[in-house]
Amino acid sequence: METAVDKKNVYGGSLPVENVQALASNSKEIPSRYIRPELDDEQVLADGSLHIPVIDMSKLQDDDDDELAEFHLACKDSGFLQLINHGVPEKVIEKMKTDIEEFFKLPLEEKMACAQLPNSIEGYGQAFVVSKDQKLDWGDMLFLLTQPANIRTTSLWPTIPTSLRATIEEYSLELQKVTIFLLKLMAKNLGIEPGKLASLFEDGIQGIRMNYYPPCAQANRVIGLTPHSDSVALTLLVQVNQVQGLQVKKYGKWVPVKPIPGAFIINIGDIIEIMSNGEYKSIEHRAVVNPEKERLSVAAFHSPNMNTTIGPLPNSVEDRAIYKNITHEEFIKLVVTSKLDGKNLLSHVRLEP
Ligand SMILES: O=C(O)CCC(=O)C(=O)O
Repeated sequence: METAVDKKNVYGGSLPVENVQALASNSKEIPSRYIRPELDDEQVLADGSLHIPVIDMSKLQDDDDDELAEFHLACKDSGFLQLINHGVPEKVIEKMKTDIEEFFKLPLEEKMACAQLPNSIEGYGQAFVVSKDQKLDWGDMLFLLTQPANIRTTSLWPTIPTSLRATIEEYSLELQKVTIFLLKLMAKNLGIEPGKLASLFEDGIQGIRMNYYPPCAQANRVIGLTPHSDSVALTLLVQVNQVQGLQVKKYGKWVPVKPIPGAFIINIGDIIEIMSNGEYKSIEHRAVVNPEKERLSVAAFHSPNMNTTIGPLPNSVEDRAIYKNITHEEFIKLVVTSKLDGKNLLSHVRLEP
C-alpha cells in the first residue's frame, strides 16, 4: 500500500530559482523579476495602529471563561493573535533562533547540502514558483516536514550547526503540544466535539519553514514573501531577530505587526476556515524587506493527518456549507502547484452561493 511517505514527492514542487542571499550580496542591480510595481499603490498603516489580540495561554489552562471568549473573538474577528505564557521554554525558542541564524550564515555551498530536490517542497530554496515568468520573492527558505516523524526527509536536515537537528525536534514537539491545546479550545468555542477536532491533529502534519530575507537597498520595490493566507490549519510564528517585516491585511490596508518578545504570533489558516465553515477566517499577510538589515522568521505550520477529509465539520454548518469536501491529498496538490495569491486558494473549494 502506498503511504504518505511514498507520496510526498509526487505532489509537486517549486521551479528552481537563484539564491537570493547570494544575489543580494553579489549584485547591485535588482533583476526585474523581483521588482513589484504593484507595491506603489498599496497603503501601509502606521506601525502600532492595529490591535492584534493578546491571548494568555496560562489563563486558558486555568479554564478562564473570559479568556476563552477573548480567544474565540480573536479567531473570529482578527484571525491573528499573539500568544503569551504558552509554556514553551524560552531556551527552546532561543536555541531555535540562534541555530537557524547560524545555518543561514553558512557559505552557500554548505547550505546547498540541504537544497530542495526536484518535485519536492522540502529543503533549502524557494517555494511556490510555478512558472518561468512569475515574479519572485526577496527571500530564501528552509522548509522541513517535521511531524509525524515518519514523513521526515532527514537527509535534508542540516548537520551544521550540529545542534540544529535536535533543536528542531524539540521545538517541533513543543509547538505541536500548544497547537493541540488550542485546537481543543477552538472546537469548544465552535461547538464541535473537542475530541473530534484534536484527534485529526494527533498524528497531524507539521512543517517548519525558516525564512531568510536579505536586506535590499530598494526594499520598497521588492517583497520578502508574497501576500498569502496560510493553506494549513494553524501557524505559530516567531520573528528571529529584532527586524520587523510581517504585515497583515486589514480593511484593504497593510498593517505592520509588532511582535511581543517571547510570544508566538498565531494565525488561522485556510483549513480552519474551511472546517469552521467560514466562522474563523484565514488572514492575508506578507513579509516586507528591510533596506539595511537581514530579517529571519520561523513559521510552524499545522495540518490534520493525511486521512482527513478537508471540509466543514459537523456542527460548524448552521444553514448551508460554503465549502466543499476535498481529500487532504487533493488539497496538498492544489497548494504546492499554485503560486501564492492572497486568499485565492480558497476559491477552488468554495461552493457556489
Ligand atoms: O516572515 C514572516 O514574518 C512571515 C512568514 C510567513 O508568512 C510564512 O512563512 O508563511
